[in-house]
Amino acid sequence: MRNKISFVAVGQAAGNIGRLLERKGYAVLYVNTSREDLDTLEDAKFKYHIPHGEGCNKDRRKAKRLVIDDFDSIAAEIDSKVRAEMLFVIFASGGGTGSGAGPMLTDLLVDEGRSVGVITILPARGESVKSHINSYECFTELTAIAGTGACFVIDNENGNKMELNGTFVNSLAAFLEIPEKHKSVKGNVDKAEIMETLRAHGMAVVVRGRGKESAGVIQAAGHGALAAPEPDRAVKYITASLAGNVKMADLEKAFGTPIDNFQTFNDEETVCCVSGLSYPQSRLDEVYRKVEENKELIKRNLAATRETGLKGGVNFLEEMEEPRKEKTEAKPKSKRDIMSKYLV
Ligand SMILES: Nc1nc2c(ncn2[C@@H]2O[C@H](COP(=O)(O)OP(=O)(O)OP(=O)(O)O)[C@@H](O)[C@H]2O)c(=O)[nH]1
Ligand SMILES: [Mg+2]
Repeated sequence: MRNKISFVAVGQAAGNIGRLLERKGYAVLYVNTSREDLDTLEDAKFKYHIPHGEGCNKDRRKAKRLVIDDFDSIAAEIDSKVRAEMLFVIFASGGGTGSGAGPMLTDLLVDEGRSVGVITILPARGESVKSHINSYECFTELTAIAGTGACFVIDNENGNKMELNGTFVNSLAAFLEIPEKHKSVKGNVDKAEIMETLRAHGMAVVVRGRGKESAGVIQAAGHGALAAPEPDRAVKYITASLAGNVKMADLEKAFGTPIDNFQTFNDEETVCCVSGLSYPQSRLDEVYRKVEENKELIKRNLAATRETGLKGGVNFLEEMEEPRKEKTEAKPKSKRDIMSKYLV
């Protein structure tokens, strides 16, 4: 699959994940507004610094402006360095550069007729209010893009960041290796089926389970790096290499009945990708609540400082206005329209 899928990693967290994918043999283009962040990526083959960028210090808008001014060069860089049948754009939702640039870049690439998936990251519950605001805004934009393929959502609440990166990349790589490694007289999963699974719009999860029984694999799905699927069980594909006594029927019972399933078998471990899931609404509601709760607290703090004669900045509140805006945009007609949509 290494000639079919490549990655564009935007921002620091994405860079860390990109490094692991590059070590697995995938082509990765690292994009950042910060030269210092790019410098930390030793041995990375393709790095691209967005001109005039000096980091975005969690300012999503700054990142958007820089990408708007430079989109043609970024697209050219993608074509010359990491052109593939399907691109995955990687970005953390809680920072500035990746969070601001990621959804817009994804939208622009989809608009060019490319097949684009997403790998993104939710902040842990204990992270700052600013991270939560950015994350909510980022997901509001991301989930409004109609033409995207699989969206993998790493949830930092699930553990240590670096370990989560490793767990996710190992699972994804194991899934992508199924056509090469797992061949069975009882049935095969070919590259076209892997691609079909990954092209499905909506959230996706990849799970690996060494257990011999289905229950173990299903349990592993709740303890991995990724946000847990919503209980509504909307699902398009379940594609798996099954080991031990693990049965597709049990996976369907747990994850929902898909439109189609693809399966093969192996002797080592079960690797399974479920795609076309709904976005992690409950988790996003939590992110929203943290923003709302703190809005009140900050309003109170501002009132208190006013009483003592101190002035508090109100930018913070302005930025939080109606983060849950309705998705009413009509289909934009040109690149300019798409770009301006992200600056409202
Ligand atoms: N899973 C994971 N999360 C990370 C990692 N590094 C940072 N994060 C999370 O990503 C968010 C911050 O995003 P970054 O990628 O550091 O920010 P950036 O895109 O470089 O943006 P700015 O530096 O603000 O311009 C926070 O929620 C962090 O917890 C990582 O290696 N893995
Ligand atoms: Mg950064």
